[in-house]
Amino acid sequence: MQKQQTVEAGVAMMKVLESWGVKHVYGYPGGSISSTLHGLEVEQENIKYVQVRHEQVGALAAAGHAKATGEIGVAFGSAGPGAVNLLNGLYDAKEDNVPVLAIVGQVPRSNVNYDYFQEFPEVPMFTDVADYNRVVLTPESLPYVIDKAIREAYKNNGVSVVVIPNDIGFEEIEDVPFSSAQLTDQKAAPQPEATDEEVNHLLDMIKKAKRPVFHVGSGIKDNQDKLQELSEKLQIPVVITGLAKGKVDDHFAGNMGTSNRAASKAADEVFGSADLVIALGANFPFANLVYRTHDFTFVQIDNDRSKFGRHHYLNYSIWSDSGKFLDKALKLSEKQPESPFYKAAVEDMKDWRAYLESLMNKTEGALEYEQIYREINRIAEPDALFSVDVGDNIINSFRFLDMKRGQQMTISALFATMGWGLPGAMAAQFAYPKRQVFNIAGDGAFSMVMQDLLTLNKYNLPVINIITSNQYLSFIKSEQDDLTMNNFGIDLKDAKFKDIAEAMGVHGIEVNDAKDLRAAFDEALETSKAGKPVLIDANITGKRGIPVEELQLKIEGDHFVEYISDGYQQAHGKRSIEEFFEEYDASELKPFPYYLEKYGVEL
Ligand SMILES: Cc1ncc(C[n+]2csc(CCOP(=O)(O)OP(=O)(O)O)c2C)c(N)n1
Ligand SMILES: [Mg+2]
Repeated sequence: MQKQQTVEAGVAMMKVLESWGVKHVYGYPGGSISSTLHGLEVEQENIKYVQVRHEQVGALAAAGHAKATGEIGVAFGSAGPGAVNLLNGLYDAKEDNVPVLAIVGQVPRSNVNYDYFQEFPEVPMFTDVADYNRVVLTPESLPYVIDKAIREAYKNNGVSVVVIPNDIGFEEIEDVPFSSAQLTDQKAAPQPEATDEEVNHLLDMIKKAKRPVFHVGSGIKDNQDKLQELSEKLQIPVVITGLAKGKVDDHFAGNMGTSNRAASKAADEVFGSADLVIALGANFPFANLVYRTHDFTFVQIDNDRSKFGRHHYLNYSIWSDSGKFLDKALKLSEKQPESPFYKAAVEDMKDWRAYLESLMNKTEGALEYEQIYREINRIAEPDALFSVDVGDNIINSFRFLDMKRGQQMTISALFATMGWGLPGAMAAQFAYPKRQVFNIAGDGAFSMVMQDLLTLNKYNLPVINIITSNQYLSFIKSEQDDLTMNNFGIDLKDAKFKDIAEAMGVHGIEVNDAKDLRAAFDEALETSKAGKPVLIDANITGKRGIPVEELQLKIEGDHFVEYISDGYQQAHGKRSIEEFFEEYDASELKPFPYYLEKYGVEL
């Protein structure tokens, strides 16, 4: 075949995306982005256009793709409203540090700066969200700018925006190689490494500490075995951030789970009593709260030096990749004898797990959220991916999802936008057609994006959608309950999500009683296995989970005392720890000082 001499710039752009391994482009048409759609049409054998029903969903799906795979996600929208609708998903990507490219339409060059229909200067709007943010001015530069934008997104772990006046994509340009993608891009970037001196210094600090705690974030990557070994060797319990859920084994006895509000009781208590906190690859948005409750020595280990001091005044820092640090710490440390503090922490967590287990095991009566997680755990396959929406499901998935190695979870962590669940699941299912994918969302969050059930239907994506319908913005209700105000503006009109799903061509199942739950999940599993999307509308009670963040510790004389926060008591009346536990069906739980005393932990 004779070599083509020219190519349309919009087609050349697609070839650049292909060369970087992009398989899916999420977006929504508009008159100002037609040349991009034309490029997608021409290249449809090599790159798939996914037509979403709202640009926000496309941008969130691009972020979801990046979170699930580590590869760049791509979304597009047309000039004006289409561009504005992208913002939510782009901010999500920015805040959680994942590479996303947004292609944004613009009116043709001949109309730019005439206040033409839907024309506005798009660059200023994207200035904050994007690290790389350019308008293409010539057809010849379009493939180059796209290539550069991809490189920048990977380099910055962030957002690149390329605005393209529509006429540019239709112009013929010389068909020369455009992409800079190389095999060399696929190898890991060099990482900083802790020195012997630094690690020895830290080991000394640990020796002097009585109650050391690791605070581990997603920077742990796939080094959980090393972390676990070090935690046991040095007898240091591990508290994790939300993004590390699933990256540190839920079954590891020294894993206390997440802290603050979306937390396990043990994590908050262990953190609250620590005299040395060692943050490892953690980027914790609640530091201003959780790190301010009492004095402790703080050490931070990170591969990004700009993160140092982010949480707390820094007593010591080690600029290092987590794996390299852990290797060295394992090599240079000596096995420590069983520590009373570690034992107390492990036992506290064991009690908490038993409590969660007892809540999940109810099989009769009105449906409660815990049983839903029991069923998810039951049917989840070893490589399942959970896309969890914002709201009570964040708290509950951290607590109740029993994540195995090989399973994955994606959330909107720092930006925490409602509407994450469905786009996150959609992108995961496109990226991994053979894996089982869940969307777990509240009734409020789901209804922000539910039109895109149509997209699951259109592309036969067998996502299992689980909607926890409590007819409230429950997450916010709990916040209002803890203030001296009435509930206002947070009730949701009941929606028949089963019927809504059916009307969008997605098999819907409604459950109201605990006894029907198992059958509903079996049916959902069967539908998904048959290659079709399915939705369970689980009508749950408005029961609140125990707000463990209200448990506070203080030192009185020579021992710790646990009490309920002043704020909670102001809003709900005076109560003892025992009364608080009873309120949440948790009478079997013990305050942490019970274990600290049992094992003789020194102050
Ligand atoms: C786009 C957006 N708007 C508002 C919020 C604030 N917010 C956080 S959680 C939440 C309530 C979620 O309600 P629902 O989805 O019904 O879940 P529930 O907590 O009831 O389980 C709200 C309004 C947000 N995070 N994102
Ligand atoms: Mg709700």
